[in-house]
Amino acid sequence: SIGDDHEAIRALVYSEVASTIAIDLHTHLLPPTHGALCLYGIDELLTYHYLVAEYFMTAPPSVTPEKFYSLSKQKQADMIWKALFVDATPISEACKGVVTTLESLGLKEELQTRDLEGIRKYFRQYRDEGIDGAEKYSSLAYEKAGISYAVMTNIPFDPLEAAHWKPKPKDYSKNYRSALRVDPLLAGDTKTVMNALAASGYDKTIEGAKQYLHDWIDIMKPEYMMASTPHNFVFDGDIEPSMKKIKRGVNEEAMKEPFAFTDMTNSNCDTTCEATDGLASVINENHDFLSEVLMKVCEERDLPIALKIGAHRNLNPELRQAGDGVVAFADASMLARLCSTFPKVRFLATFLSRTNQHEACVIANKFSNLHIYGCWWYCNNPSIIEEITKMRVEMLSTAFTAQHSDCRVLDQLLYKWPHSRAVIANVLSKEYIKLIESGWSMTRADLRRDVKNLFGGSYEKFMAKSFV
Ligand code: REL
Ligand code: ZN
Repeated sequence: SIGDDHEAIRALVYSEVASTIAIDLHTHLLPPTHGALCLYGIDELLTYHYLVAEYFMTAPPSVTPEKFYSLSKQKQADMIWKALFVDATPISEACKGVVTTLESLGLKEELQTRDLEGIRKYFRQYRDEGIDGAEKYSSLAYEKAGISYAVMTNIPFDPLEAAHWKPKPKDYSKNYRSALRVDPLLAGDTKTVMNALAASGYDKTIEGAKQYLHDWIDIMKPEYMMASTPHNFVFDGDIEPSMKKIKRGVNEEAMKEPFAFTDMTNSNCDTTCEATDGLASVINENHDFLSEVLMKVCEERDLPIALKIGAHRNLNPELRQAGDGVVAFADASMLARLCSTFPKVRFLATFLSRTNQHEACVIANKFSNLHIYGCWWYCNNPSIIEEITKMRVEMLSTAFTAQHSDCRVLDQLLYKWPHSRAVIANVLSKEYIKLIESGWSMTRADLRRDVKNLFGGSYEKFMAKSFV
């Protein structure tokens, strides 16, 4: 069994965490067979929306976002490199990420001399080989990051992406698995849903929408359905079943009064509607896609849904993707209501706001159809990963997934994972030291099992459960 020497315990935990093969359960990576949609290389790394936002904090006012976005990707990357890496020290987490990545690829000298062209040259060896080069680079990235597979974000509503699945999906590497992203259904975005149905020849009815999802499930074979909830998303569940009223979807009032959720049963919500069986009814603004379509299909196919809660899109619309932000405080009790209203559906959830993390743990502790995962986006910083992971271990033991990368660019696997592993190892070693000091004995195999659970094992067990 493991001895009580603190340094030896730390070293063991670090080594187990560094070497465990993880599952990355949410990314925006797409396989090399998706051609230009598979992003990798230095220009993609430098124009990651985190860095674009950072760049604009100090960019000269003459460089408007519009001007910036009209330039080629390479030119944009040049500007970001100069501003954040040459004229400043890359000390932010997003900047450090680029440094870690390049270091891990062996580009030490280029880093020392700030040689952007030299770095570009390195990537050209892969680029010049087209898809084969991308496949080689992809395998290298997964291997170096110690990731067995990453779950993609596959959006049928996006024609550019849909084209890669229809008429026939291409065979893609086992490093990638699919997730079917359905944000318009949660956002009550009737227009997008109607357009998608019409464009592919489905009836514009609730049945048509369900069929649309069933067919995409057959095509993509997703691990789970997924969506991020809009900042003004509400779900009242079965609070007032006797009134047969359902208030769900998007509520504009929620923005003005973010803390007044419990009073909203009395508010005048646009999306308030009579409960309906929905079958064969023509879709209209009042339909509750979440209950009538999404939850029904999740039950019928026994597929979990992954929710990302608390993003406020277009906080600064000029910045486009870089202008998305965070809701100060999302209504986490909505998640509890979802779990109890749809007990047959499994929910994976993560919150964007630091303030929601404690409540999320409590809810996960109450509902076995809920699995909490990862430190998302603005929470994916070492200081915050540390506090969140510590709290989760204290409250949930190892029945959660410690991290996901949310990578958009393949190379980011090479920094997001090592950065997170180091923080998580630090948290864990302190917990094991306390436990061993209080008299518990454990073996290296126990430690290995725990670490595996936190890095994908608990996720796979959750995915293997069924309540249907
Ligand atoms: O999946 C999401 O909704 C988010 O993770 C993204 O919208 C976000 O832009 C992502 O790149 C953040 O890391
Ligand atoms: Zn994401």
